[in-house]
Amino acid sequence: MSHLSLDGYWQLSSPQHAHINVPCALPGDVHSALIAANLLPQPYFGCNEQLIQWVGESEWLLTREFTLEQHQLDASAIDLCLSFVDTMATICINGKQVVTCSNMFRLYHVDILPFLKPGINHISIALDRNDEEAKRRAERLPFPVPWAVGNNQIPHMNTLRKTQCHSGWDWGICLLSTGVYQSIILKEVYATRLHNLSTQQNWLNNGDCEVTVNIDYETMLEQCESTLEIEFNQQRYAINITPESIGKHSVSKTITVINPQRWWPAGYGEQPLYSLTVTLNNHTIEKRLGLRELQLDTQPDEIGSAMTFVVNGKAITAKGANWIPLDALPSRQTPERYRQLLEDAAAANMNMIRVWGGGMYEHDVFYDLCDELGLLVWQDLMFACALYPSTAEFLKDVELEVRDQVKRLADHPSLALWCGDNEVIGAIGWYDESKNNREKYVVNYDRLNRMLQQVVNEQDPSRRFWASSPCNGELDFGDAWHDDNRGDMHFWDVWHSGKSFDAYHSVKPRFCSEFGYQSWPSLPTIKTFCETEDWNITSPTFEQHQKNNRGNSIITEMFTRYFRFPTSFANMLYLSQVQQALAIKTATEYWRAHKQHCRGILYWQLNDCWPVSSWSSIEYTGRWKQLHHHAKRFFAPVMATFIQEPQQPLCLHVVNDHHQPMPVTGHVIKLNWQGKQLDAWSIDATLAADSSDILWQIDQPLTTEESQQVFYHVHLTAEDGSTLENDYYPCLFKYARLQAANITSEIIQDNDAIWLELDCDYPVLFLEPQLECDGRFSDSSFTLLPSDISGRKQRLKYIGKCDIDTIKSSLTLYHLRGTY
Ligand code: BMA
Repeated sequence: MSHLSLDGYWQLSSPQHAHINVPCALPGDVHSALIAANLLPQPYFGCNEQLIQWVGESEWLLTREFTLEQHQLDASAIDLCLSFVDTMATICINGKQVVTCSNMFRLYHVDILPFLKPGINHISIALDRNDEEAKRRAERLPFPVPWAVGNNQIPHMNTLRKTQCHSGWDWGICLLSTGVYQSIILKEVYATRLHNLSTQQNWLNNGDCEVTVNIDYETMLEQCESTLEIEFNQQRYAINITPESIGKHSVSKTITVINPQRWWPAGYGEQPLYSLTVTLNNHTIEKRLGLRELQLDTQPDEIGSAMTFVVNGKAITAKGANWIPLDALPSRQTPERYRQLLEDAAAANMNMIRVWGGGMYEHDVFYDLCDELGLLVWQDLMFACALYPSTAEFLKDVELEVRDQVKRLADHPSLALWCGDNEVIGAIGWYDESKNNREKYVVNYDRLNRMLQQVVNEQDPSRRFWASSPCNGELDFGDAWHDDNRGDMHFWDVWHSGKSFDAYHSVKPRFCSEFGYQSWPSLPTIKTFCETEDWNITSPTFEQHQKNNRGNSIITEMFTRYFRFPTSFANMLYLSQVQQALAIKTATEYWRAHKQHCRGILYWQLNDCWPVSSWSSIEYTGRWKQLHHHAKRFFAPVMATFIQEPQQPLCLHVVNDHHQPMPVTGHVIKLNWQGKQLDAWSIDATLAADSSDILWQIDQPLTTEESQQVFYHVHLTAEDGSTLENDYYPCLFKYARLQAANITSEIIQDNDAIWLELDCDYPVLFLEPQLECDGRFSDSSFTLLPSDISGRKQRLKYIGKCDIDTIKSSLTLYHLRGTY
């Protein structure tokens, strides 16, 4: 053995709860162990959140035994390696304290050899109360530092280096989880220790790439001779090391890759990964490298300044969403679920994910998957929506954390940017203390932020440090919620400030890293946490599962602006998802059409960490909301959208993100709600590389009466094999004279696939084939035209594992005219 894993069952007890003595699976969390032992109700069900707060208000003790042979104790050291320890923890071996942890984001390595004995050894992890520690720390601060009031339910989380949304967020349950969420490993160390492996890429003019491999190691014995083995790009290299002295050393090796295959973000090319293995005696580190150049262009331009990621010399449009922790119960953060969610992101034509600063530096599997799928990562450092201390003690702790995390993550090709925090510059303007003494809190902010910048620059000179999201630029403390000329923007005027969707047309962000609109979960997801008697948007359960105070009112009020009021609970749920999709579609299509301004669109938010009403496009159960289907269309590399600016003709903008020209053919038709085609125009054009063009326009003011009777539809086929369809509705949906269509639907098995075949007599809007069972159809929330207009019946493929009978019995068709 050179590694001993302490994964598996530990024993869990609590000084405050003498009757509890149950197994706890590590890596994992205390709540999950109590649930498994039937000592805690399911936290996500009903209003159970209120019943389980005692878990976070208790101390916990985890213990187990492990056995060592005498010969193992002949090692030079035995390192205990810990990470994702949440948060205040004291670790003892055979009753002696070996390390205390106080930062969930640190990686701890401690030599515990002096405490070990042959035979049975005893290890314990005492988890302290994080809420009390946060309070004690706040009391010690030289001046008050406002915490995320309104999001956090437990005060002063900003003093603790712990996932900030663990104490609740405006989409998050408050569990104050605790535990250890990564494998606990004992590593035998003999003559040497392999500390770290990092790489740098240097691109030569001829297109070759020099990869420098830097290895930090330590020798434990005098005059110890060893061989470092490097395996890279199917070549082996051996480096003999004979350091004179005991201690830490470094060695580098530069390897030239001739004619390398470049790594590209999804949609722009492939994601080849080169494996790199470094071995020193009994220690090995393995990485997968992607060879690519990446810069963030922020040069001043005629608008303000750019905010464009340039990969391999080509400007790209970043398209994607914000990521929050996968599950509020860390035991449920499984590799399979990471894969599913990230594959779903890539399936919706995303190429960038922002790891939001109120969550955590993600598990390795997250970044491995992003490398594989071509999802660039905008990585916030873990600070969000609160102010933070700048005491020497706090800065030191954070410095170590950032060094650990940058070292861990910097070799991932997907990692595009280090960003200092989420909305902390902005938060200086939110709290009375800082509003009344702005200079003091700006200086306080800058002390921490500057340190973050210095540490990131030292540790990873290959990447840009961006102070905050949103931020107008270097040392620019302006209003990045409203300045669309420079930097990244969080545009919340629609959801939080109550403007209508056309407000999305009032800005052209250079890079919109947050904008969002909530919806309710679908009925199948609601059934997992809500008794039938609470199927009502003002019921206790429903309100417990809405963490944004005005959320349900905002959704309902917005219905009245655009739609006829829906008739049932199920229709309300469905319509809320139509509404959300429309909001994000309106913004995204407009900003993509203005690609000379806008080079990044990341909506808020991809996922949910428990079943809740939120801004997500994928529900906690993994179901795609309508928004996610729309995202697949509005993020497609080639995309067509109608835009009507006041006093302007109606224009069809067609966007091509490919770096090659793209021929498109098809037509625009005008039709009425009876499905009669009134006019048609054919389109045949070649889109320039990386362009946005107007391919069709019409100056045809409609009378009020006519605007309620007609709509425009575009259908194009592009040479990349994609089909693009979109619509323009001249009046508000509530005024449109939609006809109640007869829809025919048939589920058919064709070879290995199951299909849903659809037809209708009148146009059907936002058709959602909803399944109670697992899986989904290849499309949803689209316009279904009668086959005599479209020339074909619509066929949707079933994606999932259920059989045809299950699918038949669990299908419900929702559509807009069906809601009233
Ligand atoms: C953003 C995020 C989160 C929040 C979301 C919705 O600004 O940074 O803090 O959940 O708004 O309010």
